[in-house]
Amino acid sequence: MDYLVRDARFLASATDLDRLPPPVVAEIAFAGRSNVGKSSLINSLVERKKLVRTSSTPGATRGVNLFRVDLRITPEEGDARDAELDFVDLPGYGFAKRSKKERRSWGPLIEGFLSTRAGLRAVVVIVDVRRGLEEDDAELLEYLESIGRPAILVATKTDKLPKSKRKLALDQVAQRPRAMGYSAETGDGRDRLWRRLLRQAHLLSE
Ligand SMILES: Nc1nc2c(ncn2[C@@H]2O[C@H](COP(=O)(O)OP(=O)(O)OP(=O)(O)O)[C@@H](O)[C@H]2O)c(=O)[nH]1
Ligand SMILES: [Mg+2]
Repeated sequence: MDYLVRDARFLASATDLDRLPPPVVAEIAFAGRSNVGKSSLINSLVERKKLVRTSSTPGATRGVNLFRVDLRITPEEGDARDAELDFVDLPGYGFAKRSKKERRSWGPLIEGFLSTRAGLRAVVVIVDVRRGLEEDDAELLEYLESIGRPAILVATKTDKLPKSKRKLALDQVAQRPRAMGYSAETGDGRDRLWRRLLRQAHLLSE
């Protein structure tokens, strides 16, 4: 299988779910603690440095942001075909000082989107490979399971660890689902994650 990102563009942003355009293609959402690297991961997947705003200061992403990705997929057998997919960049959790209730629900916006959005095929839950799974992340995974949303666990910033320590760190992140290593800095893990996303979006059967 081969894939090519032909184009990626900003589609819409909203802090009010009612204001988002309805889903017309399969969607993949990216969730995780504030500043973990969600927006950088999206930029890296579509190979565009500045499609999504990133920052070293937590709280860079406000609201729910949709991006349209145009792909050309060439299966092992058969002809190449074009496909569309939407990426959803979510604001981070675990940043602002919030009430207990809000902490448990990651804020109504994220929870509302994850629980009601009809086009959503999978949620990429991103953790820092050096910190592993924290309480918020574990709660999010549990929540996704309880509402029947497939989760893909990604441990990012693998470039921050020497190669010899990566495997051990990944093994320690989580058992179920297994974490996939990634680096938005070097593109490490990109092909593997793309395959997974395409299968999850039903754009690839192999
Ligand atoms: N070395 C390295 N730095 C990274 C990687 N991914 C993200 N960063 C850095 O981490 C910081 C936060 O990245 P963002 O992509 O803005 O994180 P975010 O999760 O979208 O943050 P919020 O929107 O604030 O929740 C930036 O300074 C990025 O350059 C990575 O794989 N490797
Ligand atoms: Mg962001």
